Amino acid sequence: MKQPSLSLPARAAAFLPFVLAACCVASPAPAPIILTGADMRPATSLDGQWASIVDPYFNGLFSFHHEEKANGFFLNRKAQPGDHSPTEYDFSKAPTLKVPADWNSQRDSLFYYEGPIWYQRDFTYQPKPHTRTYLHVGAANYRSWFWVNGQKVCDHEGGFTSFNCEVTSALHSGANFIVAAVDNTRHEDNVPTLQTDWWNYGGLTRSVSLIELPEAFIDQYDIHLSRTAPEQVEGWVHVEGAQPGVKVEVEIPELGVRTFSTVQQDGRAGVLLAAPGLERWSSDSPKLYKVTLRAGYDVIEEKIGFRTIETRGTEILLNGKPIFLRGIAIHAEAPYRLGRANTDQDAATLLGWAKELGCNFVRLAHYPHDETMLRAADRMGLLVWSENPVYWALQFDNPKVLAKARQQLDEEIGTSRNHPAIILWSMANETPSYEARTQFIAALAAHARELDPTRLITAALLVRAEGNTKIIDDPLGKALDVIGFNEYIGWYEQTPAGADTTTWRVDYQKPLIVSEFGGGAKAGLHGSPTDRWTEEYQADIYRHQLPMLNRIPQLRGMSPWLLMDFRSPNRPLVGIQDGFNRKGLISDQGQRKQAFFLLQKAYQDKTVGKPD
Ligand code: GCB
Repeated sequence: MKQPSLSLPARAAAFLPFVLAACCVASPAPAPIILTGADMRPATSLDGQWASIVDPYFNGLFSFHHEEKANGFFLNRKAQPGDHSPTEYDFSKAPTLKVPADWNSQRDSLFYYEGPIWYQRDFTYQPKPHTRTYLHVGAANYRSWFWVNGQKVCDHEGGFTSFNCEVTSALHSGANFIVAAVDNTRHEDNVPTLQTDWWNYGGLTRSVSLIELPEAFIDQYDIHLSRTAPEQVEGWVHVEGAQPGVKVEVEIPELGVRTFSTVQQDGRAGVLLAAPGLERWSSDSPKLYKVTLRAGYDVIEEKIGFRTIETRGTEILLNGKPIFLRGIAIHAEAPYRLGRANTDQDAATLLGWAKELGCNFVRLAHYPHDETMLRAADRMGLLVWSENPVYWALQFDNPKVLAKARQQLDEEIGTSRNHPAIILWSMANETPSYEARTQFIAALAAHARELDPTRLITAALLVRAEGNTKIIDDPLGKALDVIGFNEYIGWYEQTPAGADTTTWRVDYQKPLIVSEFGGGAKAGLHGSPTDRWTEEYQADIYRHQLPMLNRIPQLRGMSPWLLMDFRSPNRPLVGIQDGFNRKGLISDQGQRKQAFFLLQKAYQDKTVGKPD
């Protein structure tokens, strides 16, 4: 930093006009809210090209003594003749970045970038009376701050969930501008933390829009089939800003049924609706009903499927019948074009491949995927494992980290709770087993159960070995309904044939899902099954795994690792990995590898798992 030529008070005085202009920056902006079914609301899209300024030292927000500035880049200033101090940025001259998209895939210089970037765009707006306007952000990785016309409207932490900031009082009639700062710096006390095995894609990675709502509006709702009373739909609707007594109506027009109730002190109205003749949602017949919710001046039209999911002993029951989950794990990585997946086309391609493989189940790893994936899974009848990004070794003894994980879980469940496709909320992946971690994840599991008692709670655990016996006895299993476990026999340990002599001891009488197994292969690389990185080697892993897994009596599903190759900075092997984790059954350019066909046959012939 250059030495200041003015004394500190003089510098402050020089900035005074801007300090006054930014009257509202210092007061904390209200916390963002969760909206269920935000994608079903009419919205004004703010997607497109945004001006961008790369700001590695976050000079646009912090002063030279690291205090939050009153005249940061969020003011979107233009230099004026006679200014007493320079304006050292200008969004109107800055290069643009596309929204929604990660920045890494848009500009070579940002490929490895981790830090803050500023976004700005203009828009016109006509405020309407008795209307509250919310800025809806599909996802911003990892921390983000938003200002409308220089007024701070919110900030948010967590890179994979949507959030909504009220902007009503900040909007003008006519020309408006919005500024966002997004920072994808990894920190030890973040969720996820420093180490992951995926690319830290930064930016406004999912759509941004403005949603108009009445003064009192439906923010969250949960409409599902009763587990105990057949053909009965139940749940609740929460109305933000409503007085107790406000009438709420829920209607399923196709069935000719509707119900009325009233908002109680806690802002919720209960829903109980007899739905004779209701056709259940299932993998074979993913029936979705239009459901209309009304409260005061607000109305929202949803598409909901009705099914039950529960366990009985070591069985998983979908609509009361035992099911085997023939699955595959999927990262939110865009096929063909790479980068963060976020379009209907990405979802259609990825889930279309899963269907082609013969799946009825997908593990959407390792963080909540976007609404387009979930809507597509609803339509295609793919059951979903949805995952909180509690990955590897978080600071499990830090209560602030627990609060962050809990907030992300609130947002994940709050936004996605009406998707019939989601049957499992996964709390964590491959976490080290010790007391603080077990308590941390058990607390999350209890919280998830409280938020949503209608689905099953799981986590992907590590296993330990005694000789040839693999043992699943992680104490975290007590807190779960379904035990997920990852193992890499034939890749990180032993040879593929090691699976032939492996036996399993499972200390829980609960359903089991092998949430990961597999190995890497470069598409098109051929050789003997003993040559690592060939398609033959990868296929051989699957060839030995499937009979072994069939010998585990309580195995109720699998999601091998994984559908498509994905970018990971941990994979530098030149000529083979080149920055990609190659455990995909399909390459990032859509080439099916041998193991794809092997698993496809096993799924089609139902030679793996119990037939359902
Ligand atoms: C794992 C992780 C997954 C990795 C995978 C691998 O156990 O859960 O995120 O990508 O192994 O390829 O090593």
